[in-house]
Amino acid sequence: FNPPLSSSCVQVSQYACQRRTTLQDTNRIFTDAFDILAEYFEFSENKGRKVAFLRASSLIKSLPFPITAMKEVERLPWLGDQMKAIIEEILEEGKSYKVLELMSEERYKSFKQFTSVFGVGLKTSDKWYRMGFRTLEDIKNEKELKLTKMQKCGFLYYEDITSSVSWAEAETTDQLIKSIVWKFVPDAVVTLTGGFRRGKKNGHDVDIIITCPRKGKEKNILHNTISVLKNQGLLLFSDIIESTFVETKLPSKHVDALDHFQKAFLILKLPTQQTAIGDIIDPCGCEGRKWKAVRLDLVITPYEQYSYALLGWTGSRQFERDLRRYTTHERKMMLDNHGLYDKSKKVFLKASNEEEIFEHLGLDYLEPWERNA
Ligand code: TTP
Ligand code: MN
Ligand code: MN
Ligand code: MN
Repeated sequence: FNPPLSSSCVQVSQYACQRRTTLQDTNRIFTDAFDILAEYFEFSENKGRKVAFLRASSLIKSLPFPITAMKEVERLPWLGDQMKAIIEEILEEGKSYKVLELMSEERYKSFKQFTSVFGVGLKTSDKWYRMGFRTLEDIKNEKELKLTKMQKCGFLYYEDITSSVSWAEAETTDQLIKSIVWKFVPDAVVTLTGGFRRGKKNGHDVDIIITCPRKGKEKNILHNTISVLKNQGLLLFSDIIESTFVETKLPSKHVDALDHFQKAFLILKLPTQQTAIGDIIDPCGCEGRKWKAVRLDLVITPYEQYSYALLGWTGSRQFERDLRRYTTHERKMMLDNHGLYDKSKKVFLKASNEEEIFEHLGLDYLEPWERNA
């Protein structure tokens, strides 16, 4: 018996690592709504519902067809009654009044503003909200309020940092870092990762991962690179985190926890491109200025962990969550940015590229641009 090939019969895996999710999202009207709801529940500290909406959104992003009728989503995993009600509302009305109502709640609006500042997360937002602050203006007017150095920079470069980083700016940053790193370590491997590696045309930051095939030669790269940036007047902010990696530790399940690599969260003073006649191209509205503040994450990894680090830092976050969930529940293994541990054989599995990690896990290989879950 061959069932007819219609959208309602398509088998869709419950795991993003078994779906090919490109940037071509033909259902943005639905996934935008679900992403907002995930954020709404993140702000209300309801982790369960946040994850539920992220999974639903991610699943819809992988559909190759635009949703036009309820029967097309009937049998899909992760779509509960509440999600189906929202899809139905959008199909009928072109928008969801339920979502608009939640978006207009005071707590959501305040948290949306607060968390848009570099260095401000849920903890600080909650504190400010409970102190009675509602807008960023409220915060700026409160001169007594203690801000971290990171948050001060977040306010100082707010416009630049919240305007997205273009592909060209990511490319410029990548070239700049390569030219500096290769002066110290000519055989260092420097890779643009994160959203740009997945093919995104813009992002909220630039992510770069660095390693060296000669053991231990990666260790001084971070400090040396940051010194050069500083001396060239290109560094506006740096938060350096030293490695906390311990060989004997088993992989951690938590995707949202920081990994143990040496890394730095930076703000660069990135020179903006000039044309032949010397006019300043002004992509960010920074009129009359020859630079733009750009967020950069630099990660240093030992060579033998590089493939795992690259897989972890390429994202998307939801892809990484599902990859770990799949590893734990379907393979009885443990995966993080440092390695893969086989619990039955009690060994760490080596991998010299991402393809080998997918092989260890018994998964078909997904290219970075198919990981936009
Ligand atoms: P992000 O830079 O936050 O996200 P992105 O590049 O996918 O999208 P954009 O910047 O355009 O908003 O994170 C990139 C990946 O890095 C993500 O999959 C999570 C991962 N990551 C870690 O694995 N460990 C860490 O410590 C951090 C900060 C991120
Ligand atoms: Mn990024
Ligand atoms: Mn991000
Ligand atoms: Mn990042």
